[in-house]
Amino acid sequence: MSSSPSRNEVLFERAKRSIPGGVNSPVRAFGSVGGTPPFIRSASGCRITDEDGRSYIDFVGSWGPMILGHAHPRILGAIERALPRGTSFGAPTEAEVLLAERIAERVPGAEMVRLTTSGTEATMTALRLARGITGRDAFIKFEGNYHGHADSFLVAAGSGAATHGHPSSPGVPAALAELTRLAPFNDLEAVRAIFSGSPEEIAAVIVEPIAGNIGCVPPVPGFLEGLRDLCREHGALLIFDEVMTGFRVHPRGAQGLYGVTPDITTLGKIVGGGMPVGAIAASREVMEQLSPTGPIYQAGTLSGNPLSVAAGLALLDALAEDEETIYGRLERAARRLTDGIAGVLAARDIPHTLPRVGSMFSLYFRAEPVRNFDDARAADGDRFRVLFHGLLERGVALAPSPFEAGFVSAAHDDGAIDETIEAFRAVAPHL
Ligand code: KE4
Repeated sequence: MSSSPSRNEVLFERAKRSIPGGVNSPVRAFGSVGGTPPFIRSASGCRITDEDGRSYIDFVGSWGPMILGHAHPRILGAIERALPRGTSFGAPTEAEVLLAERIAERVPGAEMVRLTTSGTEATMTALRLARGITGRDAFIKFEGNYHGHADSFLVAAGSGAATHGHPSSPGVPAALAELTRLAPFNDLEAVRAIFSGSPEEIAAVIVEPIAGNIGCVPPVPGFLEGLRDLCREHGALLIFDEVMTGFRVHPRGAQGLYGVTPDITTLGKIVGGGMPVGAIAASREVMEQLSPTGPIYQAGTLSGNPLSVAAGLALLDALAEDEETIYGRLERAARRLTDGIAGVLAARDIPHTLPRVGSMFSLYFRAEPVRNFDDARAADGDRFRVLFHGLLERGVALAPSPFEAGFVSAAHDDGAIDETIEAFRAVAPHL
């Protein structure tokens, strides 16, 4: 007996008539797992609730910002206090100065900061800075790394670009794409060869210091240090795209965790507390090349928006006030989760790899380690699809793609983690 369509299904069909794919960002459309995405009505703590009234333990966390959980009272309170003063002025505010100072205090490679309204704008600006400063046009990125959707980065990109099978998007002029030089993630020899083959041509190397758009792939020992040395040797700028890892894997980001300081850092997600944000951070010498102090142009109507800045300040201050406790709790919760999942899968001899760095993790159905995009693509995607929907039916929401990282928040208590492990146990016989 066919049941009447759910609210999610009705909304998805309606959405597809007025929004491409029914979504405002492709990965939300469930392209790689199939089915109907839940339309979310509300969220609180570690749970989201859809338009059918069903709740899920959420490991997407809006793709990273919700490190303290959804609708955190300190963040909502900060937005509520800012709201009556107006939503946007197009003029400098004190709060933007405070946020820039907080980021500069905590990001090792930062003396100055410029805010934007998305991670894409931040990485786009970082590349323009590197090109403007060096006078060179080519740059190196890694297969499967995703740096937002600016033209130059949509070559062998990860995340939604990989999910929908277009890692190199149409619409990017060949002449521009040619300036994007590619290397496999974690392959220092490939980077060395590009530099040797193109002396004086490379403006920058941009890297996700922990790849989060292939799924979660940590750097192999020496990889980041090697990039730092090669950039210094060849006069190129090293850009750490920490839009995802910034304030996520360590209070000082991946650069704090691994002790490698880039020339430019890009940030997003957590620094806006879930409101639209991006940021470029670097030394005074680099940043003062940006307009109006320097010739390299960059701008944005809503950059430093008062509500985004209020939310970002509240989140960064909450994280800093209780650093040890919060990051310790994130580590323990994420370890409890991945140890529990590994136990369930190992008990059924299901080959898997469960990489984790702090509270970001992913799951590949593949016995061998995943070191790059090719390894990730070789994992069993069908098994992931069965797992994804099996968990969703049992009230657990993973990211709807094997090429995404999952996030544990400080709101994922032992109960939620154990409930998740039990859901894995229930689905495991079907994998
Ligand atoms: P935004 O333009 O989406 O704010 O940031 C782009 C970006 C830049 N750099 C890194 C390392 C990123 O992970 C992102 C965006 N992350 C994806 C999730 N993997 C956003 C989700 C989406 O595209 O809807």
